[in-house]
Amino acid sequence: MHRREFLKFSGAGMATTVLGGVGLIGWQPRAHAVTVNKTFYINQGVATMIDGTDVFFKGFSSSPGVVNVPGELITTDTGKALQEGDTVNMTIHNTLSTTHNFTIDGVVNKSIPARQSLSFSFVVNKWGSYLYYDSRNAPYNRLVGLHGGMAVMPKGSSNQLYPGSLTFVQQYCWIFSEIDPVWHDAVRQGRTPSTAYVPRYFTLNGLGGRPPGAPGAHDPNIDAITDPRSALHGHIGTRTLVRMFNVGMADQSVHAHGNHMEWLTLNGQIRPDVWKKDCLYLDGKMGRIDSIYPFEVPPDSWPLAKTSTYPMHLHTEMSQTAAGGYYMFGAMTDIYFE
Ligand SMILES: [Cu+2]
Repeated sequence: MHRREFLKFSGAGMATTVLGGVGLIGWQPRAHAVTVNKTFYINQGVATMIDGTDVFFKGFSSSPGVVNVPGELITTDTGKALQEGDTVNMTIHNTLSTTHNFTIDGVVNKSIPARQSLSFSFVVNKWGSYLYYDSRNAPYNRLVGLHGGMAVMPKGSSNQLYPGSLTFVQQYCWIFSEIDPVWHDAVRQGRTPSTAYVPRYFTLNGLGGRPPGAPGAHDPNIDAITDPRSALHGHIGTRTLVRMFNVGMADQSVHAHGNHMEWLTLNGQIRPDVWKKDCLYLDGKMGRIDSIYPFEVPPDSWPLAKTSTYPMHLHTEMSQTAAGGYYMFGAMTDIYFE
């Protein structure tokens, strides 16, 4: 997965903020476990938002010279999803003057002191969709960008999320987040935010949308609607698993148009029934959902539509804006029936 440029920042001595690789996930069922090597740099930088506001971020980044928000998906060395039993050898270089940690709930929690490096290993024992994040100074370190995703397939599975699940043929990762620039600035100054939470930007895999005609519209490097890591592409029958995460504070309702989604899991637990739903309720504060977008012929279309484009958006109105007024610059993407 190539890293994509987010929003260039200018500011002496700080790194450029870029997107980490998340999105369409490849995988290859294996009879054996593998060991994966991953290196992150905890960096910080400033990105310029659509309205010209400079916002401070920290990120688990893939090289010293960039800030990745979100961090790259943790994958095998060939970029594939992990499988149960795999071992991750992690090295983290904390370039900052503050202590941070690397946490995957139920899997690993390691503290990396200021300006130090730490190597450690962990085993992924159970299929699922995981967030890695910095749980220190909660929720602020997570909110300012120290988060990313990890996909774990069950052992030997070619098409199921867990033994017996409905099947799929491709998978994506959607990480939703929110940005309150005042809170980010407090973290930059080493203070605990003391103001009410007022998110001003809403992102999917680090990007907001750009409506047709707006600067940057259709540019996959800056437009969440066309970013190939986020936009779903398929033909009729390309059943697509979407692993959704909500790093932000607000509960969200994820609405995909065209098809209902098959709702498999909520917050890491298999749901007792698979509901086919237009809107999925994604809890704030690290809510997780796995669901399948089936790429069926939309049942209400006439004539029956086999090729078309439909939106996916969140149902809180503010989440569809940026900077309190730019409509359609928020957390959304498109679904392409090709
Ligand atoms: Cu809707």
